[in-house]
Amino acid sequence: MKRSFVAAALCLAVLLSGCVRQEAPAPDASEDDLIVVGFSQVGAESEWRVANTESMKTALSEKNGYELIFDDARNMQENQIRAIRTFIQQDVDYIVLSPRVETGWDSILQEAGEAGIPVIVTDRYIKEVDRNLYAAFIGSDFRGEGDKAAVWLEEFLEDQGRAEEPLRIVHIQGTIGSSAQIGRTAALEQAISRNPNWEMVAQECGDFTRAKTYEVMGAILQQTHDIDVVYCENDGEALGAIDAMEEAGLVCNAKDGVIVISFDATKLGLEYCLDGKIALNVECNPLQGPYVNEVIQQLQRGERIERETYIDETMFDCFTITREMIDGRDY
Ligand code: GYE
Repeated sequence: MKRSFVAAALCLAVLLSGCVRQEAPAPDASEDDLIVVGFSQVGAESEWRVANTESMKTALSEKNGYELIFDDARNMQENQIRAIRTFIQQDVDYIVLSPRVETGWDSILQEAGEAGIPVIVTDRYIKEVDRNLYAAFIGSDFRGEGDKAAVWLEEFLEDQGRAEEPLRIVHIQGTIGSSAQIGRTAALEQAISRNPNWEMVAQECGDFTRAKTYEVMGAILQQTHDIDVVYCENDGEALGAIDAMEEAGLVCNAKDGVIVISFDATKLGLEYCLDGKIALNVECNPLQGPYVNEVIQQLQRGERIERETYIDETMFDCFTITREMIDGRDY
C-alpha cells in the first residue's frame, strides 16, 4: 500500500515536471489498495517448510488483497537479516519472519520498529529481544510436542512390560539453535533424566533434512547396531534414519524392532507411520497463512490482536492411524 503510494507520488512529481509520456497508465486503483507484506522464510529444507510457504502464499495472495514479497533465506540467518533490511527500504506495510534461530534479531527488529513496520513472527520463536519489537507470534509449542512424544514412549514401554529395561536412544537433532530443536531436545533430555534406565548412545544434528540424517545415521551405525529408539526431530530426518537403518539390516518397527519417533506428521511421514516404520509422529501444523492473514486484518482495522497464538496439534501412532486419517489431511 505504502509502496504504491510512493509510486503514485513519484508519478505525480514526474507529471508536474512535464516529462512524462502522455500514454503513461494511471496507477491501478485496486493495486493501490494492496497490503504489502515482506515474508522472510527460512528455506525449503523439509516438506513441512514447503507446506508452510504454500500456506503463506495462498493466504497472502493478490486475490486476498496482498502483494507478497517472498524471500527464501536458504537456511542462513544473515540472508534473513538482509531480506528484512530490504523490506524496510521497500517500506512494506508488514514484515513476516520465520526465524531460523532464536537469537540475533535485536538490531534488525529495532530497525523495523524505527521504520514503523509491524513484524509478525511465525513458526519458531525469537528470544532476548524486547517483546515490543514484534507485534505477534503465531506458531507451535515445541516443548509441548516433545513432551507428548516422551510420555507416549514411557506409556508404550510400560504397556509392553519394558519400562524397567535398558533403553538405548539415538537422538537426531534439528537445526541447532532453532526453537523446534531446542524444545524437542529439552523434552527428550528431561525424559532421559527421569528414566535412569534410558541412555543416549548418540546425539547428532541432521539439520531437519533426509540427506544429512542418512549420512549421520550411517556413521552412528558404523559404531553400534544396539539401538532401541531413534528420536528424530522431523519427518525428513526420520526418513533418512530409516533409509540408513534398513540398509544396515535393522528393522524399524515399534514392537520388535527400532522404535522411530518423529515430528511434523506430513503425509509422507504418516505413510511411514501406517507402514509401522515410524512408531509415533507428533503433528506440527505448517498451515499458518490464515492465522497471519487474520492478524494483519485485525491490525488493519485497528483491533486488539492476540500477542501469541499456538496452533492446536495432535499426534499419530502406528497402532491407531488409518488410511482415511492420512487422506483427509492437507499437507
Ligand atoms: O518441524 C521442520 C522444519 O520450525 C516447525 O522446521 C519447524 C520445523 C519443522 O524444517 O520440518
